[in-house]
Amino acid sequence: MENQLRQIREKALESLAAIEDSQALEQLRVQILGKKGELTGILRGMGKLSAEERPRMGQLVNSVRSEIETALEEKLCEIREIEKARRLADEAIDITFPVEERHAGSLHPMNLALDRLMEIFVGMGYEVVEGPEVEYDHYNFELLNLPKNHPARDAQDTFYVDDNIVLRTHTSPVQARIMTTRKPPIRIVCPGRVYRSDEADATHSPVFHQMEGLVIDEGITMGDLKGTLDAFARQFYGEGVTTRFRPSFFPFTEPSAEVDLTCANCHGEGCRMCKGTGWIEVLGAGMVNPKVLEMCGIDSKKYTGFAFGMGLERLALIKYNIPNLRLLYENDLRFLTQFR
Ligand code: 2NL
Repeated sequence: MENQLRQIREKALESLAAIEDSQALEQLRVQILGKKGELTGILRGMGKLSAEERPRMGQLVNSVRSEIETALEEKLCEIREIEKARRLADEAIDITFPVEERHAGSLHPMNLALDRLMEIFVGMGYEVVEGPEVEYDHYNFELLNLPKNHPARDAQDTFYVDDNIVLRTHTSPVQARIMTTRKPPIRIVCPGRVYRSDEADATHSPVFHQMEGLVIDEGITMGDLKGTLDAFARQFYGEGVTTRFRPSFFPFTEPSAEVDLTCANCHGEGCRMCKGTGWIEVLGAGMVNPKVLEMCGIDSKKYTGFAFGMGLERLALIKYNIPNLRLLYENDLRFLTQFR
């Protein structure tokens, strides 16, 4: 019996050393100390021993039992530590691992250009003003010296809502409204959507965007206009870009000019973009026609003013080197995500 006990002890400690997980440990515990376990079997067999042998064997079995129990306990602690370390290693997250970048949205190139334009003119002391897109004939045409039967009012270009109401063909009516309601000095820019019943192609759309500017005060001259547009050109397209005025005609300005900017692409050298001229036409401008001032209730003997208008699409195409107007309207993400 003593021999058997020694064998059980040795085998137990030996198997214990090889165990690496808590399941196997529990199996071993049941195998030795469980109801049908090896040590329990020995205890049962003690009934057959003589009264002299019984206490000594009892002591021996108990000491082996507590030795094995302690060893099991220690092993359990050891295994718990190992299993915890293994779990931590398995669940570890590398917070430095690079993730796929998500496109969180970006501004449309038209908005980028518009934001920059407003920034430049606000920086020169202008106020940004908006107005209705569905407009009275009176503000869109009449006050701008475009009387009935003027060719620019032709139904070919204008979307009529009814006899007196149109989709505005330029943002000038916003300025006309300001002139009829405020006293000079006036210094405003008016950006917005405008409408012309053009056939859509690579350079035309029935809906497009304009920004016009208007300055009215005592003693405003063509020199102020030239200096303002030069400053705008340098800030918008970069140092070295300047303006060239060519005589022109608009019913609402006198004198009038078409304004070219140094080609921002070739800096005046001549390239495909400026058709070899070194200049690109982007603006119309002039001194506000005294007739327009008077119709809007401003004393043309006391006040003079200048005005200018520009197409935002064209400005954006040039600034960002975009080859086709359609790219601005199609909202193709492959195009839009390039502007960030
Ligand atoms: C162009 C030409 C221009 C104006 C717009 C204007 C407005 C008022 C009075 C006088 Cl209220 N003029 N606007 C003046 C000259 C030219 O635009 O080519 N735009 C794209």
